[in-house]
Amino acid sequence: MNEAFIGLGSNLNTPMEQLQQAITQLEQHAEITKVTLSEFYSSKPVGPQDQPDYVNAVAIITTSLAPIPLLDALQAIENSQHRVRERHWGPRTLDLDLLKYNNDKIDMDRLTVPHPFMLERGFVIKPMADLVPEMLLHNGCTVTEQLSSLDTSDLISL
Ligand code: ROI
Repeated sequence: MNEAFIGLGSNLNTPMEQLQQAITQLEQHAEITKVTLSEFYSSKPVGPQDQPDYVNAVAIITTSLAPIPLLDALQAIENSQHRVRERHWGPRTLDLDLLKYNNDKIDMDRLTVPHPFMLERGFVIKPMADLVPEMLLHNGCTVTEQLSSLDTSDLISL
């Protein structure tokens, strides 16, 4: 069995419902046996500011899926919820990012793991700190240490 971290984000079409629905789909997936959820947070957009605030969360899943089949499963969930992404770094209905897969390093066209931007994003590190504060990240810091280096003043626990 494998342990993967999934970042969830939405800022269109009732974001809370998008996340809830995505979590239900993860829980119902035949090859995902356990889903553990962080708190939900409202966050200011990273990137263009002329878009709604996001709702973000992180899930730890236990899965028999290898990384690429897991990525396919996440993209199938995004598509089933009619993912729209209007522009690069613009608003989206649902984002499911594969942040971490065991301690694997993956560098493929479709998939880079650990996620290249996760360390600098409060909307990822703060929910991770709810779940595994002592876990070591790929830069050698614990999640709590990483969190203390970030400005998370925009994050509101929902
Ligand atoms: N900003 C926030 N706050 N939350 C996200 O999930 C998010 N996702 C993105 C970009 C556009 C980078 N900004 C974000 O993809």
